[in-house]
Amino acid sequence: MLENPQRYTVTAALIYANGPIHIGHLAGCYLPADIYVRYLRSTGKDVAFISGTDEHGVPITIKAKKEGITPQQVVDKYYGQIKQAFSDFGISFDIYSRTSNPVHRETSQDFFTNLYEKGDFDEEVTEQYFDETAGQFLADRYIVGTCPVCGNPNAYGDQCERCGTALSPTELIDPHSTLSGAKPVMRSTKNWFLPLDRMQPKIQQYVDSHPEWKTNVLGQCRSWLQEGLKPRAMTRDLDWGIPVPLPDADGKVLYVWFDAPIGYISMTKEWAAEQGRDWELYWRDDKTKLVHFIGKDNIVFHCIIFPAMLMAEGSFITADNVPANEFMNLEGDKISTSRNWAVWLHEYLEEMPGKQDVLRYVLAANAPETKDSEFTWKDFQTRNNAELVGIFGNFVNRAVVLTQKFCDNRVPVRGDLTDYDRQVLDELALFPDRIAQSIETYRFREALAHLIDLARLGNKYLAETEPWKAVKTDQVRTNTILNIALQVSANLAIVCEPFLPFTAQKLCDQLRITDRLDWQNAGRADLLVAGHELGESALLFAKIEDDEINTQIQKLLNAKRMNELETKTVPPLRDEITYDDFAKMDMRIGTITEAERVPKSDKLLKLRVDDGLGGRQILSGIAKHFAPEELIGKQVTFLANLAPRKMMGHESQGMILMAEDRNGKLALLQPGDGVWNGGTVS
Ligand code: B3M
Ligand code: ZN
Repeated sequence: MLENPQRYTVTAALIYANGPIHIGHLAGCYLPADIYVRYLRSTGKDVAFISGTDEHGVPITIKAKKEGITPQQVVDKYYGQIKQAFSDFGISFDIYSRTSNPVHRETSQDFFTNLYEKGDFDEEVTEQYFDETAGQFLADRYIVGTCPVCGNPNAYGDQCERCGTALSPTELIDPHSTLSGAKPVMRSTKNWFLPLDRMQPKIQQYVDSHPEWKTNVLGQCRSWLQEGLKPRAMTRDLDWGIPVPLPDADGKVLYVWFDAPIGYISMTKEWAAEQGRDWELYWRDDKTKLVHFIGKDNIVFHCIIFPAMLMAEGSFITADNVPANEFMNLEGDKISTSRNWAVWLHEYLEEMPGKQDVLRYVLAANAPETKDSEFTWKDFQTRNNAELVGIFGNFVNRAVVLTQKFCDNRVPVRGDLTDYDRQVLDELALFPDRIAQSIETYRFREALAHLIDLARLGNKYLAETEPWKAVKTDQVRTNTILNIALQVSANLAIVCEPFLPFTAQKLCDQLRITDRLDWQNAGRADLLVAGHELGESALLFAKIEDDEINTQIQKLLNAKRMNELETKTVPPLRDEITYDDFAKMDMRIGTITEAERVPKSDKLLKLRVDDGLGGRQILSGIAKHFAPEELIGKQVTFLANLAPRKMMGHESQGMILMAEDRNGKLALLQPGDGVWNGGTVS
């Protein structure tokens, strides 16, 4: 672990540009990274906060196929959306770039060439799965099968997303192509492998030198190492990606997990060029601390494969820490893009405008730091109303409004201090270090709890000193109390900034703090000088009512319902019939004129149907789906030449046709307007 570094390179995972961003992404990776970086900047460190989109690999081409557009169109569409969502939520990247940029192509190709020329790759012809229908090799997500480790039937050719095991296609049980569904055949092809097996001792040493890494991260690394690393192909037979820079490599591209992490380097280059800085300081100076923020499904790539690449290359630093988070669930279920079981950032912003910090707060408070966690709208409401409104907002608002009322909106002079005043100021002084300590050890939930404790301290101070009472008899005492409350508020503005940047700005506006206050100033009791005039007061947070929450819950329930409908299996076709078979059926239109329950039957309704021929009686087993009265007057389709039969002692002269509706409820098959009773169906 690097002690007290002055320069940091902080990266956040390069998400595939194949869909919008949801709360799981924010909570798992980008929010903790942003909190960390904002804190570092506040302490005066030199930080490069690097991220962007991963625009290569099979996830992009699969999406393109699904949407009927080109891979380039996919990445162009989502890059902008993703970048916007992050910026809307205050994720303060120094650069948010893309792996389709020329500087990235060049950097990755140079990296590859460098390893190739040093003889670091094993060139091997191996048998790979090939889809004869699609005419293509099946790499990574083009092939699915059953995970040999956990039995997940939808494991990908490169990884099982359920248990996190990294796989190669040949390890899958019962593999099939996601392109055509076909069972693939074996075909030989040449690829370049990184001999992780031979590199194992170095990687082992690297992992062992970081006992301070999070247990979930070390756990995955150790289990990999224990199993023994295997050579891994760094190239693919695909037509989307960065071409392999070798003369005999037509139709081959770099493996996406080879080029993507190099993206951190190429994006740093881009940023440094824009800023007139030297990018090498951020990647080649061993006094620079490199930290990768990622989700747990990316651990092996950042803790083993990328470090192995960097070590092979030889001139780069490796990560000092990889504080990967687990996953965040939503209302009792895994977040899922395909099932639309998610809270999308762009939708949240439309529906809860201006509430970015509320989401940041709730996601950080529930961040899946050590195990999977859960987001629920109820908890969102409770945390907002009880903690942000009730404690933080309430305290600051009282301090500011009382100063307006009793002190002419200016910071009053502090008089003699009581023991309690001193105790509060002493406690105040301890908070910044306490919060910093938690942030530096990647315990953001804990850091946030300390932050709220500071607001709690202020709240309690006002509740116990009661300046609204003191003012009646003792202006000097009132001044002292409010001065202290305002100093606590100013401190909150500093230490809440990494977590709640929008709120910090609002708070600074209210306190009319115009100079940037750095972390070093936090803990002090003289941040606001006596006589300083405050700005206008405004509530920092608003209460969230039940109906807002219920709308969100309803939205999720709708998604669930739609999803269930889509996953309903369509029954296989029945045996073929001839036209003559069909023509035997006499289907007609009629109107239900009478409907009643059949006594002693919970299924049957007795209907009278106007068939244009004087009417007929039909019994129908739909009593569980319709109340008799709702059927009267409805036009329906019925089978008119079904032989009459008796049901529960009543004759039925035909059969009403039905279909299942979206909710599994029966629906009548009704003709459009203008069809008369007795009209035939053909
Ligand atoms: N694109 C996987 C993902 O989006 C991959 C991360 C790359 S980080 C260098 O989860
Ligand atoms: Zn598995």
